[in-house]
Amino acid sequence: MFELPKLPYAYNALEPFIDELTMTIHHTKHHAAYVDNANKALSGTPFGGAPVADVVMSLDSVPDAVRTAVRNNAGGHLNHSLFWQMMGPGKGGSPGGELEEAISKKFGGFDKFTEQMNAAGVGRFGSGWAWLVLNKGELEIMSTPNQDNPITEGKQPILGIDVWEHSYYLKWKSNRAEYLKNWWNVANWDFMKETYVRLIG
Ligand code: MN3
Repeated sequence: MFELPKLPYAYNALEPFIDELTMTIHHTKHHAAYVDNANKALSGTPFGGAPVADVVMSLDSVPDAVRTAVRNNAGGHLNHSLFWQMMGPGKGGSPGGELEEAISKKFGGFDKFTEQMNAAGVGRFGSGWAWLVLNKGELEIMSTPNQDNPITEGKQPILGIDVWEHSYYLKWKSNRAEYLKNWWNVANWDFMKETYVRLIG
C-alpha cells in the first residue's frame, strides 16, 4: 500500500513563486487521490506491495484491466513524490559540480538548458511533465503526457517539472511560460545532483 509522503517543507514555503493554496491542494487533494486510486487499482494484483518505481517500470506486466488506472495513478504518485523533493525554499541558482558541467556541455550552457526545459514544458499540449533524463548515459530533455514517467521507456529521470494546470493556474493563470520561468527559483539542485551522481555511479 502506498502512502502520501509528508511534504518536506511548509505549504507556504515556496512563496512567492508557488503559492500556498496551490501547494496545499496539489499535495492534499491531487497527490492524495493518486495514492488512493493506485492502491485501489493494484489491490489483488501481484504488485500490491511493490515499490512505486518498480510498478511504473513494469507497466507491461500489470493486468490489462487495471493498466491504465495504474499508469495514471501510480505514475502520479511517483512523479509527485519526486517533484516535492525537487523543490525547496531558498533554493534556485545553478547546480554546480559534475551535473552543471554535464548540462553545459550537452546544452551549450545552463541558461540554454533552462530555456529548452521551459520550451519542452510550454510545448507539451494539455497536461504532462517536462523532464531532464539520462538516456543510455546521455542527458536529454523530453516531455511526457499525463502522469507518464520516463522510466517506463527505460530513461532515468533527474528533474521533472509538473506542467498540469493544477500546478500553476491559481497564481499564474493561463501563463504556463511565466510559471516555468519562475519555477527555477525553487529548484532543489542538491536533490537532482544526488540523483545524477547515483545514476552515473
Ligand atoms: Mn501535479
